[in-house]
Order: sequence, then C-alpha cells, then structure tokens
Amino acid sequence: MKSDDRRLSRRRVLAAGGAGLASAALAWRARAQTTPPDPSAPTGAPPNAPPSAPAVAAAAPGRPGVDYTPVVVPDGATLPWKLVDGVKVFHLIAQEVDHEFAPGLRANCWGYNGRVHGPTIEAVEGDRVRFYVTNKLPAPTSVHWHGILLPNGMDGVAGLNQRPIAPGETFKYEFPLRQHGTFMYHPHHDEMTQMALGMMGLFVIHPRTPPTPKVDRDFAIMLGEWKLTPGTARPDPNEMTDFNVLTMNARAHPGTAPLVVRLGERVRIRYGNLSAMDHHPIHLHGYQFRIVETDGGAIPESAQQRETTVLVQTGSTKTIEFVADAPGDWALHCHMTHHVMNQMGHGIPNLVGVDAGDLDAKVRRLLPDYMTMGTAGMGDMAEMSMAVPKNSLPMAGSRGPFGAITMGGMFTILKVRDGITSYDDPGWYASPEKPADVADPEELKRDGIELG
Ligand SMILES: [Cu+2]
Repeated sequence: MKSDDRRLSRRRVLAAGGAGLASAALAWRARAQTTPPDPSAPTGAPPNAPPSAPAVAAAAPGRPGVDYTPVVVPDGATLPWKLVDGVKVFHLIAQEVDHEFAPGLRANCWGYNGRVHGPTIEAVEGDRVRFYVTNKLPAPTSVHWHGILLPNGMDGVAGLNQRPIAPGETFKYEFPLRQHGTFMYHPHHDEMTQMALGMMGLFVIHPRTPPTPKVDRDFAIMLGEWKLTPGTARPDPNEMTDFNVLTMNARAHPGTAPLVVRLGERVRIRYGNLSAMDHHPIHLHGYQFRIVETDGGAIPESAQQRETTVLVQTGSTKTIEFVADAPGDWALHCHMTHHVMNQMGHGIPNLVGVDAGDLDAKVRRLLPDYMTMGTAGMGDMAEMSMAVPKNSLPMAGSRGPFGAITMGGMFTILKVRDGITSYDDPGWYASPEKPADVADPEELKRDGIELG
C-alpha cells in the first residue's frame, strides 16, 4: 500500500465515526487474542528472530529413516553428510558437468558434485549445518540458501554479504536450521549465467516432529528451463524468452523417470522453480490434491484448497499432498503447452489448414526426403522417426502402450500400482476397464448418434 493510499483509507475510517472505530478495534483485539499460533513457526524463536536468538530447543541431529522419511529425487540424488561434533557437515563442489537431458541430448553444464542440478540437501529442523563450498569453475561464484532464515553473513549474495568465492577457493557457511519446509540453493554471483547453466538445487528441511498422518512417498522436483540450440554443446544464458528444453530435475521427457507409488500411500510432491523467466502450472491427472506448504511455511489445514493444478512461480516452492487411491498411469506435467515440447520445430510458419497440393512431389525431385508438415497440427511428428540434427531432441514423442505420447519436456508419469514390492518402473498400466476406443455401430444407433 502506498502511503497516500494509507492516508486516504485512514481518513475514510475516521469519517466512519468514533463508535464504529472503537468496536472495530475491540473486535480486532479479540481476534488477535484467539488466533492460534502459526504452526509453521519453529518453537523457541519467531521466524524472523535475530541470529543471536535461541534456535529450536537444542535437538540431537535428525536421523534418516527414524526422525524423517528421506525424500525421493527422481533422476537425482541427495547430498551425503557426516556428523562432526553434532554438526551435519556437507561439501558442495561447484564444477562443470557433462549432463544428459534425455537420450540423444547432452550439454556442458555447470552444477555441483558431478550433477545437474546439484544434489538435494536434506536435514531436519533444529540441526546445525556446515557447508564447505569448493569452487572448481573458471569463474567466481557464491551460494545463496534461498528461503532459509539465517544470519545475514551466511546469505551468500556476492558483493552484498560476502566476497565471491574465487576459482580454487573453499568457503565455509554455517547456520542452525530454525524452520522446516522446501527451500533451494543457487549462486548469487552472475546469476543469469550460472543458473542458466544449471547451478541450483533443492534444500529440504524436515519438521522436528514428523507429520501425521505419515507421508509414505516424498518426492522432490526442481523445475527448470534452458535454451539449447540444436547441435550446440552449451546452454545459452543470454536467452530471455525462447526456452526450448523444459525440465523436471534437469531431465526432459522422454528422459524423465516416473513417480512410482503403491496404491493407498500418502504422497507428497515438493516442487521448486528456479527457471530464468517462467512460472509453471503443474497439473496432475486423476487426482485432487491439497497445497500443504510453500517456502513460507505450512498452510493450516483450514486454509488448504483442493486443486488439480498448482502454479509454481519462479523463485518459489509449493508442496502438494494426496492419497494415491486411484491406480493407473497418470500424466503429471506443466500445463503451458509449449513447456511440454522439446527443441525442434517451434520457429516455423503456421501451416495449419494449408493445402500443400503437389508441392511435395515437386520438391522431392530436388530433396527426395521432403515432406510438408504441420498442415493438420504437430501430432504426426511424434509418430515419425525423422532425422534430427546431431545432439537435439525431436519436438515431442515417446512410445506409450497405445502409440505415440505427443508430449516432451516438462512431463512425467505418476504410476500408482496395487501389490508392487519395489518402486522400480512397473511398466505400463494394464487397465481392468476397456480404454476409450472406436464406438460400436449398434450403440451409436441405440443412442441416436447420426454420423453425417
Ligand atoms: Cu511450464
């Protein structure tokens, strides 16, 4: 609110009369006194308490499998740590990484510990964490702990909070974790270049008291976008609008691993988005879910809404939960239709509805493989195994049980199965019901459907 607006509304309130004002103030006070405490606030210190304030009541370092259910990072990994005098010690190594986005497409990226994106950091509210960051890049860098409440000198903005980490140097960051939720890390030095090349990761802090009901499968997915000109070897950090590789955990469909879940399990999916320029509305088929948390903390149950799509703005995280009670292969994808496409074929004229006539026959005299495409849309492209330039991905397409899946990019599959004994890819779902298929002429007749 601008100060002018505030003055205006205040004048308006005063004009409403003293008695009304007094009763409004009383009502406000009563509400303030009965407002329950913020469930996302850590015990012992308010979220914005200065660093000298006590952290959560001194707690033993959280143990995986005992104090929390470790997250699953499809196509990714979590960062190992060791315990030294009660402190969890991590080592991040910033370096160049040869990364595969999907079979057929690789690039020289920048990441951490041999991975793009960097491994997911996982700890528990109340832990004290120490990060050594070694810079093996040819450029200075820094690490910002995005969304984490910490002392100012640990915030990692080069030039503002620290000097940059020069190539070859190892810096130390250390702070207590005073909150829980899903957060991120990324450089805050030459962000445009370094993040476009892949430098980012998720930072999951589990609550000190495990949630009830218990979450059985806890997935972590970082959403990202890249410009990788077909045939080139490095992502282009100068791109502002035209991103052509859209990823989940730095993989593009058909390179994305499915999310495998046993029927009836409670599922959490944590999404983080550090895309350069885009927000991603992530849609899940077959389910309604609740958005239970943002990087600002847990959302009280009374304020949670049922949704089928969650908008993950860049620079934010959103966490959803649902009980996987519907078996099947359910699509999980960004709903921006150009974000479920891969590199090839965006910069072409609109040929939908065009009659190519005998153009193909004429051009084939010169180019034997020529084929006019796009006159009835792009769906056919997924069916054809056209030759594409070296190191590039066709616009769309993977093989499903019923033919081509005409999507790529920010797309994966939630596979819910009864009776599975492992979380390995169970293959395609064998539906007990007959899938949609060509209509029976008798039924068409019965239902009065006239086919012209
Ligand atoms: Cu998107």
